[in-house]
Parts: sequence; structure tokens; C-alpha cells
Amino acid sequence: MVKESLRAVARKAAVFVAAGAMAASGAVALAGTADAATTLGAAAAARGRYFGAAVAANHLGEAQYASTWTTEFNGVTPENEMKWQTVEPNRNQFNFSSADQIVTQARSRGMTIRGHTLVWHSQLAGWVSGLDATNLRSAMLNHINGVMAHWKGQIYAWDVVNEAFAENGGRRSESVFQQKLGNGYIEEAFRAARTADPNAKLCYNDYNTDGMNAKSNAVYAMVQDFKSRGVPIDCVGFQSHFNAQSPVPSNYQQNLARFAALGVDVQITELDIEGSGTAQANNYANVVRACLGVSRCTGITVWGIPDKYSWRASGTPLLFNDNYGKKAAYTSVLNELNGGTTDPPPDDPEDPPPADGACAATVTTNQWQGGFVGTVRVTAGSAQVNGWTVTVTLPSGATLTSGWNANRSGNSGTVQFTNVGFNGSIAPGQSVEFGYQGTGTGTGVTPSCAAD
Ligand code: 9MR
Repeated sequence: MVKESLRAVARKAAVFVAAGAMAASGAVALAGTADAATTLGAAAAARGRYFGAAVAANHLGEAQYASTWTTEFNGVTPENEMKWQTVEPNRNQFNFSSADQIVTQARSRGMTIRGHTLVWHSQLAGWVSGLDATNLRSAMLNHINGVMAHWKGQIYAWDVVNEAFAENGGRRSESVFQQKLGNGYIEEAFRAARTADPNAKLCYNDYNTDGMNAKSNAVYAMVQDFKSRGVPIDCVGFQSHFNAQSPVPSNYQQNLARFAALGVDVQITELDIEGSGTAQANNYANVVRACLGVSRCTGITVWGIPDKYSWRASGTPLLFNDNYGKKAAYTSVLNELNGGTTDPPPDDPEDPPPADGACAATVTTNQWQGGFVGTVRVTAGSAQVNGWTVTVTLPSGATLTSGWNANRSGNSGTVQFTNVGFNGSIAPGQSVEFGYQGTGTGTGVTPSCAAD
């Protein structure tokens, strides 16, 4: 009983964090409650995140499909309806009707909408591939402007460019944009997108970038370059299509964290995992846990609702079976979003709740060969906290290379972190999070917290 009530407090705390994050983005629906959430969307909202599904307009007439979407999810990505061949089948003739069927319903329910996708070599209208460079450039910019203008202010994040890299880290050579416009087309697309809808987050989205490999390293280098030169980019989408040949990488969370440390949000954009039963459920739980472990991982989208409508239905990769029954994978995702079994409960004797007026800090460290990410949770006692300082003594040899959501005094030895503007005030019993990334070994630290 005691554990349950304190978990409820922790959930309220998560709602508080969520509210702060959403005030900043202004785009994510907050559907969480203080009690154990019973839907994916509500549970994700309580963690400050969205949980979306790819939706196909042609299934919306099926009552169970529509109700499962609107009951369980607080986010959506139109699966094919915003792709170039659908929205601009002929030059400068736009058709938004099938995507609008999804967007209208999503907006009426306050869902987070991902726009997919503006510039992609596939599902492109036939007329595009015959253009010369000058015409292709103007067609690309006109497409970005036309599509983004239609939904201006309504889309949380756009996949501005999709799947531009090859597995070896080079550029994908079959892209007509790559062939005719050269490497600069990605930057041109992002700059145009920022102007077209300054409030949308602008993402680069790809697959097989989920672990650390030549392809993800190349995307990482691009984001780093964009950030250093002021090219607008806000987020990176990790498609996360997994099966036996392409399992969830062991360094999945570390990969998300290294991108986040560049100053972009990360999102799991097209999640599906082939399999069944406990193995599938465990894989899903690992993915959700990884996102929850990275404060800039703002949401998860599964690539479909029932298995039967998946692009790879034979692999039964989704959370609902063909009759919309909840699979073991559904339950493990919901449990994980609701706190899972890995977070030590706040009433653990080694992790006492803070005394009145004080704060407490706990850290979760993810260590890999040569580097680490620490996520620190700062929790107020039974009185309001108005500003805090967390002190961490790092092991020798550990050097911090970046951090988020806190100011820090140095990079090694004893480091003090103080709140930034938006997370200094913590209501009684509630929490905020900040994080850091470093090289060396960052495990075994015990943070302490002092309230101002
Ligand atoms: O799920 C989509 C499927 O219905 C389409 O036939 C296919 C066409 O390429 O695209 C699928 O979605 C893809 C997404 O747009 C980009 N990443 C890979 C997805 C799976 O192929």
C-alpha cells in the first residue's frame, strides 16, 4: 500500500515535468492522471511524452481501428498520406484530402502530429525524377512550402528529409535529390522548412541508425555540422524497425543519448518489432525504457495499430493482434510507461524521501565502452523547492562533455549543477530531471541535493 501511494506521488511528479516540457513545446497533449494510466497515450503523457501510431486513412471507417487509435494513442503519423506522390501528384497541384481526414481527427483530440515526409527519394511523384537541377531545386522548395503552409502551426514535427544516408555512411546514391542537387540539398530543405513553419520541429529521419554504426555516425556528423553552422534542425527520428536480423541494438539508448547531447530532440518514429510473446514484449520494453532514459526523447510512434495492417504483417510486429486484442507487447509497453520495474521505488530504504523543505537527487547512469550518460532526478520534499544545487563527485578519469537542463560548474571531479530557469521550482513531492554525458567511467556516483 505504501509503495502504491508513493508511486502515485511519483506519477504526479512526472505529470509536473510533462507540463513544463509541454509549455515549452506547446504541442504535446497532456492526458495523464495521477493514477496508473490505462492507455498508452495517458501513460506516456504522464512521462512528458507522446505515444503515437502510424494511421492509414483508408482504415478509419473500421470502427475498431478508429476507436483503438483514439482511445490508446495521443499521437499520430499519417502512414502514407503526406508523401509526395499523394500530396503533389502533379507539379504544383496539391491534394491534402486523405491526410486531412487524419489531421482533423487528431487535432480535435489534441494529438501530437508528426508530418511524414517532405523530401524522400521513395514514394515520389513520377514527374519529379525527370527534372533538371534548376527545376528540381525549385520543385523541392515549392513542395516544402506548399505542404508545410497547408498545416502551418498544426504539426509538432516534420520529417523534413527521410532516409538520405546509405549503410556505409555515404549518401544514398539512388536519391534524385542527391544525384542532381548534391550534398547540399538536405541543408537547403531544412532552411526552407524553418521559414515555411517556424513552429514545427524539423527532424531528420532514418532506419538502421538505431545503434552506433557507420550510418548513424554519418547522421551524427551531419547534425553536429548543422548545429555548428546554425542550419536549423531540432530532432532526429530513429525508425526502429526490428526483427531477428536487425535486433534492438545493445547501445540503443546510448545512441539516442549521444544525439540528444548535440542539442536535438530524439524520437522513435516507426517502431515495430517482429516476433511474439515474451521475447517481443521484452524487446518493446527495452525500447520504451531507452526512450524514458533520455530526457530529450520526446515520444514514440509505433508503425501501425493491428498486426494485419502492418507493412510487414507476417512478422506480427505491432502491439495489437488482428482482432485488436492487446498483445503481451502492449502490456509490457504500458507497464514500462507506468514506471516499469527498473526504477527503484521512492520508498526504498536506501533512497529515503527528502525531509521537509529539502530535495533529494538520484542518478541513473548508462555506461558504455568509454562513455556514459547520467540522468539525475531531483525531487522536492513536502515543501516547495525554489532553486536547487546538486553535487556529484565523478570518478577520476571521467570528463563531462555536455549536459542539459542544468548549469554546471566544471567537467571533472566534484561538479555542481544548478537549476535553469524553467526547472528551479519544484512543487512538494514532485520531480524534475537533468542530465550529463561524459567520457570515461561515470558509474558509482552518489549525488546530493541542496535547496536554495
Ligand atoms: O508503411 C508504409 C507502407 O504502407 C508503404 O507501402 C511503404 C512504401 O515505401 O512505406 C511504408 O512506410 C515506410 C516509411 O514511410 C519510411 N520508413 C520505412 C517505412 C516502412 O517501409
